[in-house]
Amino acid sequence: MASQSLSMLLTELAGGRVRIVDLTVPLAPDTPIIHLPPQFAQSHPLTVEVISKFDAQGPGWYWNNLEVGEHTGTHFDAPIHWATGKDLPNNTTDTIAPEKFVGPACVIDVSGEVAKNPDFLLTPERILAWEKDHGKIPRQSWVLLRTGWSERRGDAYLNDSPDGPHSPGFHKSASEFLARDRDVLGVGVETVGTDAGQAAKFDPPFPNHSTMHGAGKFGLASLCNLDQLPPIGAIVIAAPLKIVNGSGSPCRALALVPN
Ligand code: 23J
Ligand code: MN
Repeated sequence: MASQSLSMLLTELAGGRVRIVDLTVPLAPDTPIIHLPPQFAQSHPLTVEVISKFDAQGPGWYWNNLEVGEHTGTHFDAPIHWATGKDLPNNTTDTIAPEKFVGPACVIDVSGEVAKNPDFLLTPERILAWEKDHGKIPRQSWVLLRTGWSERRGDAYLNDSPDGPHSPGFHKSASEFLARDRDVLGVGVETVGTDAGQAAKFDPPFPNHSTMHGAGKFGLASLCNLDQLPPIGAIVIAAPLKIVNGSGSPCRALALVPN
């Protein structure tokens, strides 16, 4: 039996009335990775080792071996990533219900605030102001923080400084509001991680990770093209690799957007 809505989706895609927006940054050896304070172990960037490329190692085929930190480039954070979420059910990349990989997007545009203050933090008040214009954030939706950060290139992206990185994020109270009062799927950001650059010094450290993952919620980091999404009405498709016991993985994040 065919589903009318699925055949209609194909028609809308073919007719250009629904567009696919790629929210994913290129994954390469120079893709920026987070720098944690120096007392902590660090994630590895992508390395690519050619197995064969139409040569003596494999005359008819090309393929590579990869080494990559789970949290590299555009990636998905699973609840087991954080101590607060380590004992929750279905908290790993291989056990999260696949229904969670498709959901509506609410896009909060704070790029004006971030242009003035790279340490900008989203507050519950700012979320409520957004809801006045666009309606209540639906349960099980992605909240995507549009900051314009993905347009930064080179050192300006991590924006490291002697006192740690400076990049935007969430007040703990905003993460609590979204997780508890709105029951979102999680939050997605344009920055290298879902916490602000200065968040190692917050109480608790990395409060967005702590709150979201403690509530069984997810994260999406290093997104781009959020400026091509409407505040409401887009659908996000983002799924991590099915790594057994994985804490996250690079992913291809896509949005279905009405034209
Ligand atoms: C480990 C510790 C702190 C942070 C992160 C990872 C991430 O941002 C991440 O990619 O999950 S803030
Ligand atoms: Mn991560």
